[in-house]
Amino acid sequence: MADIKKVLIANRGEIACRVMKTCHKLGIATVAVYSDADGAALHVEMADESCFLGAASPRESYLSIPKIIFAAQQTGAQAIHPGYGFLSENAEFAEAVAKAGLIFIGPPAAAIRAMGGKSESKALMEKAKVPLVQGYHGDKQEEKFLLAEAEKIGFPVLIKASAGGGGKGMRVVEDAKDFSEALTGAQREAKSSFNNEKVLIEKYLVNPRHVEIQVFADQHGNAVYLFERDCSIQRRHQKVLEEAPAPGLSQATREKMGAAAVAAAKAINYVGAGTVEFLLDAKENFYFMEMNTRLQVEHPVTEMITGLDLVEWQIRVAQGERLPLTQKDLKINGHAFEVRLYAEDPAKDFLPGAGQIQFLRFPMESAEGENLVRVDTGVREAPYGNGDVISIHYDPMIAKIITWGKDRAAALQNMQEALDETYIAGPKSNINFLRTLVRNPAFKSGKVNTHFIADHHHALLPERVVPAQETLVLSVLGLLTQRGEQVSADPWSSLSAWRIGGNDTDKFKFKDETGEYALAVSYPNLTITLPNGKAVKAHYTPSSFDMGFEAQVDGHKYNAVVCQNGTRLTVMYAGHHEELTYLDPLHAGEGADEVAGKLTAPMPGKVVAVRVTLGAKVKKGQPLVIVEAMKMEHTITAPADGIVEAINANVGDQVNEKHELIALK
Ligand code: MV4
Repeated sequence: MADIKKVLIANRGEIACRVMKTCHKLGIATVAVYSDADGAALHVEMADESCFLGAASPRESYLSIPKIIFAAQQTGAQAIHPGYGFLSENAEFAEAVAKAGLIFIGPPAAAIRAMGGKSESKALMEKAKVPLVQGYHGDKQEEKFLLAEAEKIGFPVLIKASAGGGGKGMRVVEDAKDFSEALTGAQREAKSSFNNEKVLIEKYLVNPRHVEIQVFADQHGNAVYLFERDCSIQRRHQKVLEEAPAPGLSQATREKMGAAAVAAAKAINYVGAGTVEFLLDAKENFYFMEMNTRLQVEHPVTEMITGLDLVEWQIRVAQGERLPLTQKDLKINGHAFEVRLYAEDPAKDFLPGAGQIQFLRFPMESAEGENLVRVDTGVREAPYGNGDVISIHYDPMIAKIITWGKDRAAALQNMQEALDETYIAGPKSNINFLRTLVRNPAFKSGKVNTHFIADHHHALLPERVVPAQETLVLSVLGLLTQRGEQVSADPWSSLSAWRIGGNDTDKFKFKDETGEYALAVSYPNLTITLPNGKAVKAHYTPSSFDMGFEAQVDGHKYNAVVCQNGTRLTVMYAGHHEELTYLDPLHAGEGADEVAGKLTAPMPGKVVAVRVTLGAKVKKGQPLVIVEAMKMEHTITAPADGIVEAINANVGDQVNEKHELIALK
């Protein structure tokens, strides 16, 4: 078969960038595709060529089969790599690609279809002697029959939607009397989510681990396994941390699981990269769950412990080559972790977030050949805070941070350090959650299972505590740095002896969920008085780390970054990442994002308070109206003393950007 010379990557973000890296290494030209939201995205910049698909909505762009095939034909690409998500497990897409005379870098459509339904794939696996959880996965769906099956299995049982995924249409049933209601609920959810009511019944395993086997097969009937990944650390049925190998797994079980996974792949004439998911119980019994017929998000941990490039293998297999190695050539070397940095709010049940990236720094990646730290991302912070955006249209993952070590403890130590060198401001992120997770004693001891996050909720998501004294001092210094930079022509000059507005002292006030904190600063020797009355001497210099500064507080050294977005401060230093509200004395708002001097809505939003009445005399800085937008409050304050001439806002009104809320005379 002919060599692939140009590949179109039918995806975006980190996986598109990841695939391109290997293509460029192999001397293969790349074609990116992009939507309205991604014109300036990293994956477009990295590609040799790019094609516009359509609107930001995936249906109009990354999910449009005809547009993607047209783009490949227009650019002369011979192959299409689907990445993960989007069209990666769409059998019709695989067929359409082949029909257009192009190579699909993935499995044959028939293999995708074989693993498409839970019930159907289980029937195939049963035949191939792959271990299954005791259960019923046939076509009969009458309640009486399913209840009888549940009783045969013994409670607790799990009802799962056959077409399901992501925990949708899933119900644990502890007792026969609850069966009917649970079944109805599961069927209703299955119908609305997948337009398919079919369910299966399984013995419910208590606290299983999610252990999956990476498999690879070529077009000549060869198949190998590339060992396992433990992906038990999940929330809302989505993985947040993966590792390879699985902690504590015996070599005997590893070999049995590997053999079962290869049998699964062979049973469906699999080709390319695939993953066979198993649940593993405390006695190392393992049970087939499903097979993912794509390259997975967490493939880097397998690359770290095998030293292989799985995308390179995918391309070699797709152009008809034999697998580069046989099973006996494959060895595990050390241990690897991956964490997924997400734009989400762990305190709000991991609610996904979005927004512009204000500040983003990753740990330094290792040089070739010394793979201790790797960062896979599709976004970057453009200069001047005008960075990439985590869009509501796509997955909120910002980056994957991957570390290696000679054993689990060393790899975990490297992850702890890598996360301490990660800085993110803009959208809310799970950075603190990840830092806490990799230091959790139960996690460190390798006692993981699929309920780990729920079981350790309290330790992993601690209540907000009073900000550390250095957080408050560094916040003050951060604000001083920003003021200094506005005036100082020489950003390298020390600003410690600076006088602001000729005052001898200044006051700074911050707020968070735990209370308000006032600090006083006296010049010129920069003494900062903390809320508890203690005074510390500080000194700071803007650092080469732009937007950051080096500080000495009470004899301790810090490298810190303080990002300001309205009144929201993100304070970052040595493994700390805290958010504070800056109560700016120049504006009178209470913990809101003030938009001084403007009487118009700063962005589309909802009026949540009107603080003045018609004809009222107002003073400069007095709050007039509060508008909520993007989950933040924005206070519109009086730009000068005056009289309220007109009020064009009622509580509850939806207002557009630039809508004039108040007229002052
Ligand atoms: C299970 C299970 C226990 N027993 N199957 C399947 C889809 C995946 N996202 C979760 N799945 C599970 N399947 C059997 N036979 C446990 C899980 C499971 C889970 C179940 C209920 C609530 C939360 C869960 C979290 C992880 C895994």
